[in-house]
Amino acid sequence: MNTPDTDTPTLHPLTGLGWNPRVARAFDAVAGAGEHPLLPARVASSRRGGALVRLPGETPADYAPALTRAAQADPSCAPCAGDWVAVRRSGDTWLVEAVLERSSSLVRQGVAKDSHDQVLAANVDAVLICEAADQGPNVGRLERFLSLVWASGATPVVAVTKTELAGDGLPGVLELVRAATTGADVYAVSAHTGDGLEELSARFLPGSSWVLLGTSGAGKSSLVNAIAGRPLMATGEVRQDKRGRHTTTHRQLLELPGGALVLDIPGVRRIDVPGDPGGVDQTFADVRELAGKCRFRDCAHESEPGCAILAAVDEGELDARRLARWNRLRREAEWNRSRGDQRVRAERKQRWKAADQEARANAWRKRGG
Ligand SMILES: Nc1nc2c(ncn2[C@@H]2O[C@H](COP(=O)(O)OP(=O)(O)O)[C@@H](O)[C@H]2O)c(=O)[nH]1
Ligand SMILES: [Mg+2]
Ligand SMILES: [Zn+2]
Repeated sequence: MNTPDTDTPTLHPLTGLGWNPRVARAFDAVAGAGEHPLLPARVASSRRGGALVRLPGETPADYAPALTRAAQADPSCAPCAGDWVAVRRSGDTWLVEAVLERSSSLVRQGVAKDSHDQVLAANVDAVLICEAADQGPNVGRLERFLSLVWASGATPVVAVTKTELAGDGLPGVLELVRAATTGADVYAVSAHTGDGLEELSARFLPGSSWVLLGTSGAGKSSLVNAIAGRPLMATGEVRQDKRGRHTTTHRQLLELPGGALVLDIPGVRRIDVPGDPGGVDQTFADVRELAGKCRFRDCAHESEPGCAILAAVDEGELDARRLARWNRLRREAEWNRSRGDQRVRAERKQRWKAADQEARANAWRKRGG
């Protein structure tokens, strides 16, 4: 017999924003601890000191003092687009009390010497990397994006866009892209003709959160609009102010008609490889597999006898340029990690110094100085 009341559990009001059992557990972990009643919310966009959150209605929220302090010490603790947070009402405003544990985080490497990594988006299930079919493709850039995404915990998916512009060159473009995207699915699409859209759209499952990466003009916004079946994002020339920032105001947490979500984060211009070497390893899984067959465990793949990588290059199985890019990205990841370690050491020293001074001052006061 049908018992509709129990067969269809009531949906959480945040289900449309990607609420799921994992997030519910993460919320329970912080909600019980505090003295105030807390509500879960999802961050649409954030800036220093505050965020726009969805409850599910959109509202601005300030950061509670403890969160502000934590974010000052380590900016990766600050709420970012896609974060699930615990908020509470405080008079006329909302306060973000805590950032819930993330399932993934897309991290941009800090560029300046003392700069911290920046979390671009959190709790992202999949990242669609867009590369235009009529522009190259730039496989080095693809490998960088892939390294970033593999390191984040999200699944990379590649879209070769504007396929109708490539003409007879399309098979060659796809071959180049596939050779550089081990382990990631590649879709050939055109937002203008609709080619390949159905297959790609099927990947946008209800409740899944997506980010699109790719250079400006790659066709990201057009693709989202084509998948949504309506113009959710502005396309073409994006107006920018003097500092190069987008001045268009629009929603940053987009809900597609099929139930998937797109986080519209500011464009990533400079793509540094994260200090997490796992992302590079995963991007070059094919080369790593060869490395496992080298005669010597510490093979540098330069001139060693029995080097499986050099043999693959000789036999035309591995592109020498891909090998060169692997070496470069590995070195970069290593360098970024050591730089991150240096920064952590410097900060620790700074904190010790401050604590030491405070201890001395306390001792001085106790002595009645
Ligand atoms: N011919 C063609 N042009 C496209 C296609 N998709 C996007 N464009 C054009 O490429 C330009 C940049 O697209 P846009 O979606 O704004 O790129 P975004 O900067 O990556 O968001 C716009 O002029 C679009 O009309 C496509 O499938 N075919
Ligand atoms: Mg765009
Ligand atoms: Zn080797």
